[in-house]
Amino acid sequence: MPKTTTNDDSLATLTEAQTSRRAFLRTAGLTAVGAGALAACGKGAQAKTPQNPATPAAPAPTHAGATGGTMGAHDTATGAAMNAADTMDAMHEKGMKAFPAKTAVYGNRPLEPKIVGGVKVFELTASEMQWETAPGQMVQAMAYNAQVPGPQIRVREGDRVRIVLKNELKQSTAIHFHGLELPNDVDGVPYITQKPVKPGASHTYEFIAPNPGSHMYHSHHNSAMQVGLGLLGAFIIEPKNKAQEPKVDQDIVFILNDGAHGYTFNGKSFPATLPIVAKLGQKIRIRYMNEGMMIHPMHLHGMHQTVIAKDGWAVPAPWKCDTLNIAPGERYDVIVNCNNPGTWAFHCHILPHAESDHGMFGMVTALVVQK
Ligand SMILES: [Cu+2]
Repeated sequence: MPKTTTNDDSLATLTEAQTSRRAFLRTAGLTAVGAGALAACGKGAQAKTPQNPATPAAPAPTHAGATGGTMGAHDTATGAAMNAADTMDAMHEKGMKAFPAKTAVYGNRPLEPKIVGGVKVFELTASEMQWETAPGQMVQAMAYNAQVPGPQIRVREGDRVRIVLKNELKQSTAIHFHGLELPNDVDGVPYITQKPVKPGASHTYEFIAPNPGSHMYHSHHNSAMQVGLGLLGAFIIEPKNKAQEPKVDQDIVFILNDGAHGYTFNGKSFPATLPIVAKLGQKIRIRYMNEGMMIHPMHLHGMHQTVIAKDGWAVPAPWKCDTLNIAPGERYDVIVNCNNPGTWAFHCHILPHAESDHGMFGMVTALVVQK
């Protein structure tokens, strides 16, 4: 039975994977990376968020130039270069040491349905809120059940599912179930299949969970704004026939977004993104979902990814890669065999989505393989 992970530190009940992630945070068990990057992890180090960086702090003390008097012109030039390099390096180090930086609330938390007459009922309330993408970086958000991404919905193929949407926004909305092959009237597109759900109103969608796989739900009304601000989530349909499923130790939803909140993984920007923590020899499944408006090539260091499904459909022949391009609307399921110990960078390879002269930001996390 795969364990569900949610990148959620705040749940009372933690899955095994979350427990190990917590242990990771607590013990800063990153000796594999030595005294440098990440070593201060979990010790309360706080970074100014590198995203949209403000004016850097005062320059760090320098090796050269402070002694005065004895240096020639060449030494002075070298000293200035060292000063600039040290200042830049200090910013990079600060961001890295803050990882994984704690934020108050995490999204993508599993939503338990109410069972009403054999129907799995999920309630989703859309409202406006402030969301913390990185420590101290508050952004205006639209969220389902006050979390970005919205709660993770998991059902089984053939389940009868009822989604009750309550709109507490100041604008109309609607939910589209992206990837699900549903009857037309529950497709969730205003003026094609339904009227918009007005502020203060509710709308109910009911259907039998169709084609299994990694799918999504999101607003389909004023969606560049509403999805960009957070009205999105994972909708996973597990197959009736579990024999088709790979046996894995962790099952991880990994949602990409690039709207008004900047470049995010599961609603957080580095250094507030959470690492994936695995034990050596574990097999993990990652379900990428791109809810953004740009392509993001996801690159894992140290180990390859084996692609097993595209948009919920098993691929005819799994293939291996280290960089996987994920376009808006696409989902890819990959397997990683965690056979290489260490802390491995794991990031979008469009480099301006991941790093600036102030250090790493946005679409960066790590896969930690513990011995
Ligand atoms: Cu990217």
